Amino acid sequence: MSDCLEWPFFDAGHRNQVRDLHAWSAEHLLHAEEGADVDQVCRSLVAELGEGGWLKHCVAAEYGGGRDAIDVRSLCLMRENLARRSGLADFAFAMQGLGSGAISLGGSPSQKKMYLPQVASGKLIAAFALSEPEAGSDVGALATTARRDGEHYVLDGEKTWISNGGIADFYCVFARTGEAPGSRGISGFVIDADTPGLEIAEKIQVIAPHPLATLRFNNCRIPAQSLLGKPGSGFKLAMQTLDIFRTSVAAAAVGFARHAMDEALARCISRKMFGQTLGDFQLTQAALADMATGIDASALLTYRAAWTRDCLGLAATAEVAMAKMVATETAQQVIDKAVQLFGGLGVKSGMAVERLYREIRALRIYEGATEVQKLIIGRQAIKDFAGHP
Ligand code: COS
Repeated sequence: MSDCLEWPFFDAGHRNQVRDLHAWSAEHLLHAEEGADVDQVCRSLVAELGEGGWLKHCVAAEYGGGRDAIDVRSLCLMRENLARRSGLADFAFAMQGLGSGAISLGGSPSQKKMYLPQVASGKLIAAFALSEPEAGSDVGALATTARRDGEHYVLDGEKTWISNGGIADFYCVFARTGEAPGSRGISGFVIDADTPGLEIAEKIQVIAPHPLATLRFNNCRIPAQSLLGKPGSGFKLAMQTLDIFRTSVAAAAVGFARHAMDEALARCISRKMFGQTLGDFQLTQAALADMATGIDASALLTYRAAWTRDCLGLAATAEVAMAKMVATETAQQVIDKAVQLFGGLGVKSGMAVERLYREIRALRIYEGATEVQKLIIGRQAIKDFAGHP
């Protein structure tokens, strides 16, 4: 089957990036992850990715990045190839981008100068703090408040499911500033982790462990210059950030699915049963056909969305939603089939497919659950039809 890198979405820079990443990963991403202290592992991974020059893909050239603007195809190629090898390496990379994306998109020149070069070098760890206990999919209903008080804002409330919570050096936080009801009354802020009044209320344990926490803001006073963009523009800033990083979630799902496919193929040619190999059975070939086709379809949607943004300059919100929905749902099915091909070994702790089975699940939920992506795609279809009767 053809090499995806030959697809017309990519240029020579992308092909070199992937070749160099393979060489670097083979040398640096060897350590076992299970059972280790994930906070420590992720801190080290950010430092290593920074030293290796890989985090430059998270920011624009002016701040130490590789291209003039954040290149979504580069982000996606990083995530696909890191995820294929190591879920935590992918996580550490992705969060540097997601956690600083609102600064890249909405920050002032001095905010960008202060944070982005250190994100790119791995000296500062970033996090994105949007979700709340009562506002996940309906993010316009968030309740954390930021009250203006002279030259400061004072924040009160809780943010939860915050990846890198507890290890981040700063958080891009979205809070209600009240310019208007609902989504028009939310603003974004960049807040250093050591600010008095900001504490880690809970570290959250999940089926595929990574740094994750609930943050509590209690009379947390920050300088007014911490505001990102204009007051009341925070909801759109958060959505614009997600328009970039949801595509990269799709790419990570493709990487996980490719890993499962690699494992399944190795199993199919080596496992003997009924006088032949597992791969000789037509039922196995049918499963492999579904897996291979699903992976290619996911990759096509993912890089179509990335290319649309990079080369046509469009937000491509609906294309991004299609990529995220299809790639994450397909990866879940691909990994499930791989587990099935392994039989009992597929659910044994320590097996790669068992870990992938746990790792993929959250991708169908975070950065907009599949149901949210369906809302976005359906609404856009209606809008397009109404615009072109
Ligand atoms: N880019 C720029 N602006 C956007 C936008 C985008 N991608 N999506 C929406 N907006 C704008 C709309 O144009 C609208 O602007 P006006 O007020 O000027 O008309 C405003 O934002 C509100 O949009 P909308 O009415 O579509 O908002 P809803 O409250 O209906 O929410 C969904 C829409 C459900 C799509 C949104 O809340 C969402 O994405 N939820 C999931 C959140 C999420 O991903 N959480 C995970 C956090 S990270 S783990």
